[in-house]
Amino acid sequence: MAVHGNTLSEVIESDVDSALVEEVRTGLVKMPKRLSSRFFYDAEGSRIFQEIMHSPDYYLTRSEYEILETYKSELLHLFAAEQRPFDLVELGAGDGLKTKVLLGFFREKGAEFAYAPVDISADALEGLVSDVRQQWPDLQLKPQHDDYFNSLQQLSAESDARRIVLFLGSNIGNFAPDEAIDFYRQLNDKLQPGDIVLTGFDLQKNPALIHAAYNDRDDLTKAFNLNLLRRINRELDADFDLDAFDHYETYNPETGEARSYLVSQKTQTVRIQAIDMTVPFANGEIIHTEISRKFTRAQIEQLAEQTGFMVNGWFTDFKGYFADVVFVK
Ligand code: AVI
Repeated sequence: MAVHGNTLSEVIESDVDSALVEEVRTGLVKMPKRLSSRFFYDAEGSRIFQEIMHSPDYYLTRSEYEILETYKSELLHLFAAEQRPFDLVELGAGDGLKTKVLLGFFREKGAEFAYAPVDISADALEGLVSDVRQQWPDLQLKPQHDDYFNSLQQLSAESDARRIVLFLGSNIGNFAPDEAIDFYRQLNDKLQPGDIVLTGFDLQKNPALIHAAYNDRDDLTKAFNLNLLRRINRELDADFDLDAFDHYETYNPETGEARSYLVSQKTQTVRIQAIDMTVPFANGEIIHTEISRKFTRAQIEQLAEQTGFMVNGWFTDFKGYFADVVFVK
């Protein structure tokens, strides 16, 4: 098949994200249609996510910031307990806003550590690295532009420092339950006894607060979702009409799942030229894009137990919205 004179494999090998091709090809023929939020984070998506984190409705970032600010000293005590240097590995680092609270404090206290941010967005990572370099020029940095699992593989080979893995922001909430178990098992596999994982979990709470966080007053979550269609238009030469799709959010307090959908506003057909695909939409048909799970304490403790970790610290914000939990291997 030819795309502007190129075969599909040439297109895939060039600047097209082959994982995105696979997602679009398989996700848009599912019933219901599906595109993973994993693909939200191109440069524009990362920028919109920064805005979401400052939104008055998106309490998650503020809650976690408060936790890290309040308990930075207790955390350092836990991380440095073995009297040896540690690698602070941050999975899905983004702009590192919250982590900088820890970096600054750890530096001030003379802790011996390196910072290893990992992100699938090159733009986000570049921004973070130059920012951190400017603020702390002699902090040892080991940035990795990769997905979580590959980066873990790398890590285990690299140094014998104690590994402190940060997985903040309730990124874990974007995994399905079996994926989360699988993820912590793989993580456990790559770590040594005594290594730590600090995870940010968004806790179950008044459903109205959770729903508002994903249905914000400024329509940032809507823009975040629609940007995925813009990305497909640009990268796969598609013709999604962004005005013909809306965003719809649900939160089910029984399952603890917030779910995001894009909704076709009319009967329409979308052409995705680069993969020679034509996708029909009925009026009102959905594309499911994201799950953001909210947890109970019992679920978190069970997750640790199922994946070979011990819960060794539990820190929440004043309102009890969010928890940063220390798992030790
Ligand atoms: C990155 N992740 C934890 C965010 C969340 O809350 O699920 C992504 C997000 N989606 C909509 N708003 C923010």
